[in-house]
Amino acid sequence: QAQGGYNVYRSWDEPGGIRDELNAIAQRNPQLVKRVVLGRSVQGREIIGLKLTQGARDVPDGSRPAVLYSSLQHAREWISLEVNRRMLHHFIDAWRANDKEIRRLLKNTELWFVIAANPDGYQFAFDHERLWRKNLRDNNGDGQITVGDGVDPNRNFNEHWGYDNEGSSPDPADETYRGPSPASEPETRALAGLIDRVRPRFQSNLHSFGEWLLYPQGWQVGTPDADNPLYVALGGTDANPAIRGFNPGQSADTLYVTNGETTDYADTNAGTIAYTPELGEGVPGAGFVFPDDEALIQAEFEKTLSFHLGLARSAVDPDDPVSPVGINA
Ligand code: 0X9
Ligand code: ZN
Repeated sequence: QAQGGYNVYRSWDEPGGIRDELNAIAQRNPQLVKRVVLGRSVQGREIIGLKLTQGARDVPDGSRPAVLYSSLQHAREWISLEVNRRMLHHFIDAWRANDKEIRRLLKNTELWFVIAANPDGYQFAFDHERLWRKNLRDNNGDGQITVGDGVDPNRNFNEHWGYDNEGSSPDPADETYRGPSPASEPETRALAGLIDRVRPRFQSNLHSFGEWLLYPQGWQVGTPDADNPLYVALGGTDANPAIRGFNPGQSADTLYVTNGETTDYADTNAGTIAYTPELGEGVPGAGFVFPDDEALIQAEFEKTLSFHLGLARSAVDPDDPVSPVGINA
């Protein structure tokens, strides 16, 4: 059992925790994995990006069509980290086992994993407050992190930031506080910097909960991006979704309006086909507290597998995407 008495979940800081694991993965797989420190959090933790591609350390970043798999912007959404961590292992294990299809994908694409986009908040959720959402910006500068501190990492991007004052909050105490200015937070700059640099063709920005498969734009209803046929080709429809039991849809229409949001940023500024899967609860009523249960966590991962593989397959030749649900683009 780990620190905090969890069976499956591991904090960032603990020995053998997520930070140690990511570092060990990079160290053990020099041919396949390159570790990049994308930035440092408010409290100085590394925002670690792992690039997976054949000859990772020899080929320049951004030289192959990229996919970005990101998770844990919101501190309490531990299932997002676990699902993404398992996706990372899936690629590495299959590559090491000489799986032909995975070898082909990893020769022709570069897959970026940002497993913990908000490591401070994640650690805080283990140590102090299981339901913490935001980063650890000390909004009132009193030297302590308490209710009312933090910036929402998914409202701080420089894309319609604060638009119309609806879909994010100017109030530091609010759970959707957008921060004092666009990209004011180092966690935002780490992710946005990577997006700017490698211009991912596809992104999965994992969150929880609700079993949605959301896509841009979030900042207003009925925007043209929703009509991009790729979003439906790869994400599917309510009747035939790319993740079993999930409902695909344009995020402002389907869920609620947001602004300064990550996938809006990637879509608009890098041309990324960028999804926000909102994972399930594991058991009804669990909400953000997905059970610490190996079988349930593994099942949630397996649900997402074909969708996530579909993004990598489509990146091999972005002009000829491969729909995991058989809908023509
Ligand atoms: O509000 C969010 O940031 C996401 N939901 S969560 O419960 N995980 O906090 C949803 C973001 C999806 N994007 C839009 N709705 N635009
Ligand atoms: Zn979230």
